[in-house]
Amino acid sequence: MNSELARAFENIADLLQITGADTFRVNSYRRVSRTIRDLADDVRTLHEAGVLQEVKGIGKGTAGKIEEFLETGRIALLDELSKEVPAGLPRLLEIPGLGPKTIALIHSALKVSSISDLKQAIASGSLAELPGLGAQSVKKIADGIAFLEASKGRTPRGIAWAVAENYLTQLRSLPDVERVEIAGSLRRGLETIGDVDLLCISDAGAEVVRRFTTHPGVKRVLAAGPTKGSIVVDLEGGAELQVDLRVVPAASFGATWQYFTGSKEHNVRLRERAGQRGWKLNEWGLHDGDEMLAGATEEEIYARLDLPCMPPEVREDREEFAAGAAFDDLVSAADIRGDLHTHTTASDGKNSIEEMAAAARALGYKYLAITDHSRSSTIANGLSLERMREHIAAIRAANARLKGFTLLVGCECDILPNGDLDYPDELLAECDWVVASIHAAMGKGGRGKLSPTERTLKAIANRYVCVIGHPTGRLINRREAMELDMPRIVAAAHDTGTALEVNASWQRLDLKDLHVRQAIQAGVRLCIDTDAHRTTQLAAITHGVATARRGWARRGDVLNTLPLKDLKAWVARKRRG
Ligand code: DGT
Ligand code: CA
Ligand code: CA
Ligand code: ZN
Repeated sequence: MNSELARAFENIADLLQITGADTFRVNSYRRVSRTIRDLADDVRTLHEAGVLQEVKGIGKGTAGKIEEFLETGRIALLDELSKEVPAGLPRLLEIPGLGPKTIALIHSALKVSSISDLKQAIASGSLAELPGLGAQSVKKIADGIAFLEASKGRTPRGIAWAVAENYLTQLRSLPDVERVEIAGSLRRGLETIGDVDLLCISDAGAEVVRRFTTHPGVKRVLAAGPTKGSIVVDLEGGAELQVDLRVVPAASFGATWQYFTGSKEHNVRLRERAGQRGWKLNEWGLHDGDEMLAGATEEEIYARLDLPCMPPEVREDREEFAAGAAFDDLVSAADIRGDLHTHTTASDGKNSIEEMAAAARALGYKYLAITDHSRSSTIANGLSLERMREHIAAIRAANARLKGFTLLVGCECDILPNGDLDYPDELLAECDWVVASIHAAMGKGGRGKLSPTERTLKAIANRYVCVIGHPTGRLINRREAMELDMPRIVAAAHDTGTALEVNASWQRLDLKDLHVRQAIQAGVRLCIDTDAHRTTQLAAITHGVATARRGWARRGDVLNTLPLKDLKAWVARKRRG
């Protein structure tokens, strides 16, 4: 019920936006949508208990609409708006770089009401003739459409991971199943996933596949045989995801796992290498004629081919076959000693300082930086100077109550459109740790505005800024990265001793793998952080670690693998200049 209702409020916000309602009203509906989606309890339960209006962010008007929805299954305002706005228009909002005002304009002037209409208007040149549009904005819209179409069909890693875990749990609970593992792009740590590949060892293939394909979550069965099953599951928002399962005997498990982990390009190179020795490598093993040389484990296959055992994340045929490539000290989740970008209820998080600290401890961490939003992030309930001062005191007090664990006072300070930081230096100086991020005005700049590159460089130059948060601002499948001059940013980060973040949230994974590589090759330090807004999100550090490993980041490249005193020394060095 909550997610359905949250979507209804999101739709209201979209439609209002297209009809030109003021931003304040639109944002208030978006906020309500987020509040409802994040509720721990079902709205119906809250309504029946008569406590709906006690929820922070739900006022009288909203409560009325929720009740209307619970009773009738509809919201009159949404129905009215839907009549007013043609059906295809809200979809156009998904195009990165195309705002509601422009959508309203092109609809009224050109009768455009779908993506295909819009493509025609671009092709015919009529879009470029509209007042205020011009060649540059038309190109941006065309790029946005291309981006949207390219991301279609690939599932963000975090969503695919949750589906995979669900089936792993099921399979591991079956009798006669000896081992179950993830393969494919999910295992390689990719940011988006075509389909999920699972592998298991069992002598009872047909029965295992039968149980797999009759799991309650299955929407369609594509294949069900003695060694292979393939299913489709529903995802939120109407999307689907395929899950493949293969059942193999123990003797060839390593070879099959290696084969189905890919990448295809990596495997081609590996097979060539076997071929050069007169051997044959396939999903059943490494063979010299009839003799099996290796197959039970991946390690023995790589070893027989005189290669280091390659972590799945590097198997992309980039440079992993180069002589001397070594992977022993790639960063791993076990190396992480603390999370340096987290939020609490002080801004837009869902848990208290104490709850976040306890959850971080439970992960085995030694420290945690609390980095709530700064004052300009009004939609994220950013902290005014006064509230920030109180928050600092609260974090210090909570820290004083903890033994063997340290809470760092931090903030996620907005980098403003003019490149200034959202808090004065005096306040930043009171923090142990400062993340600086761009959250608004992510466009190109120009006409007196600074570009995102210039803004980032200005933040890097500030002695109190420890790390740039989610440096490119992309949202996977939803928003393109800002146009950044990455070489300049990397060079400046290196010169000033400023770290760049690998934001582990699966919606972001920012920096991405190739930028990670670029950064560490220039000697820049990374922080792998979750940006957790609730305790359960702290564990998602693994997605950030996978991304960093795809960029070949070693333990020594990552600041939050350091013991606290070394981390503090790093901050002190930057502050001294
Ligand atoms: P995806 O699903 O698009 O995110 O990417 P993958 O890498 O998971 O690709 P998928 O599911 O088609 O296949 C899983 C792995 O199986 C792939 O990484 C390598 C291996 N594989 C599949 N088809 C072929 C093939 O035709 N040749 C070779 N060499 N390997 C293949
Ligand atoms: Ca796959
Ligand atoms: Ca597959
Ligand atoms: Zn942020």
